[in-house]
Amino acid sequence: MNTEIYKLIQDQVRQGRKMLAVLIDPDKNDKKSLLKLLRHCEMADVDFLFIGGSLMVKDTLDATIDIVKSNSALPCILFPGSVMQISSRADAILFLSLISGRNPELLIGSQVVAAPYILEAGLQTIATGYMLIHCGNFTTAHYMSGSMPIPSHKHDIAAMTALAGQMLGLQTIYMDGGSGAAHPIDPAMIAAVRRQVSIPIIVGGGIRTEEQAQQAFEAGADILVVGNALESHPEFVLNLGKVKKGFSLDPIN
Ligand code: 1GP
Repeated sequence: MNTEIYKLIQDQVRQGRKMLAVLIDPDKNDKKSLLKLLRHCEMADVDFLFIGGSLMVKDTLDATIDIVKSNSALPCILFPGSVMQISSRADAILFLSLISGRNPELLIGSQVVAAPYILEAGLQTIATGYMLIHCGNFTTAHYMSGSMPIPSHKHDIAAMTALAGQMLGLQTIYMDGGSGAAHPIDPAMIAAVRRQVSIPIIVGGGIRTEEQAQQAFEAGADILVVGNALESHPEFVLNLGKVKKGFSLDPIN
């Protein structure tokens, strides 16, 4: 199995570098806004483009990836809201298991259905323990998953869920407040998860300021995901790029 992108993530983590992923929801981007966003992503030294949505109502996934691939060299990673969101045009897929929930379909059912299509598409897979966290509002991700998110103050539940995920052999943990979360995940919860697991931690949902990004990185996030805040202000990604850069280890020291 081709694991190039996951190895790249591991290398970055080993070198003490933080990473930035921009979430592209095909439903929300016309070609003009997408091209503008891509230009800003290149300038901001974004590492990955995540593509997907909790609910997609337009058939524009392939067309969106085609635009991305013809205008950017950034790795395109599917972040699927359902088995409908598999495309051979992407480079990799976050092979998600919703370990915060108790909905068997999203723990293993959809994965069984998706596996042959992913194999056929030749996508790299990144086995991801996906944890939905309640962050002040009820998001589309919460509703569509048919699962209960982890309460925002229950850091021990988050930490033990992540630990179990690591023990099961998952390659990364994605802590998500859901797109458009009222506030980001409490940095203390990220830190609690960081203390329990050594695999890379992805954090997203509700990040709208540099301070929030800084705090999430400081708490132990390896990859930050931002989507909503860039829909109206794509230039904000430049500020996030600077926050990320501030964490790169100085090779001289
Ligand atoms: C959602 O983590 C992503 O799954 C990004 O969230 O759109 O709120 O930035 P936002």
